Amino acid sequence: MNANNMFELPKLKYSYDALEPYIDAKTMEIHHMKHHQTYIDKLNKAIAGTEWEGKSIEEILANVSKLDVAIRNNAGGHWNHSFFWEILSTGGASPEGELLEAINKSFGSFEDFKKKFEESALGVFGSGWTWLINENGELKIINTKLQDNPLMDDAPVKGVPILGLDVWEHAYYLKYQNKRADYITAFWNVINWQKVAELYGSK
Ligand code: MN3
Repeated sequence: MNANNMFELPKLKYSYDALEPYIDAKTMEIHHMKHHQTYIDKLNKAIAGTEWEGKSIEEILANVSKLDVAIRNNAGGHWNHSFFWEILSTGGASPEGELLEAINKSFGSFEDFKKKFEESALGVFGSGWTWLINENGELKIINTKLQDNPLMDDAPVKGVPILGLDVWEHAYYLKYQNKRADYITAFWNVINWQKVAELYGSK
């Protein structure tokens, strides 16, 4: 947020083509510059002149059940995408240490976790997100619809998101068309596991 109390598009820590060939440069550019920017513009417009202008995005999410649906959708859109850019990277790594132990404890193994996450993401009907959340030390996989997330005050399952996948068609359609399963499988190659570990609290 800048001095004018407006939310702003966060800069990516990598270039649009950094996640090739798993997520293509054109998709990244449009997703970041157009889709994410639009959520921000609409959010700024929706809160302008209200008591929510100048409040943090987390504060807005924690009160979203009382707010206009335009604030809900666009505040969710802004938070979710800001989060998504952070947990992506050129990847190549896999979880280790305390995070891996927590995954093994909650899901049996990393392979079992991946399978469950993929099934969950495939099961999102229409537009939404799949999350790995930390709910008081227990890791859970949940789906949310549209731009909802587990930080919203009326979320059916609340927790701290440590990994998330955007399964709106705009996130993959240019490269994968209707083949959401291929996009989900490709996701494993571009995860910033260090960031996920940090969000879990083990780094
Ligand atoms: Mn998106």
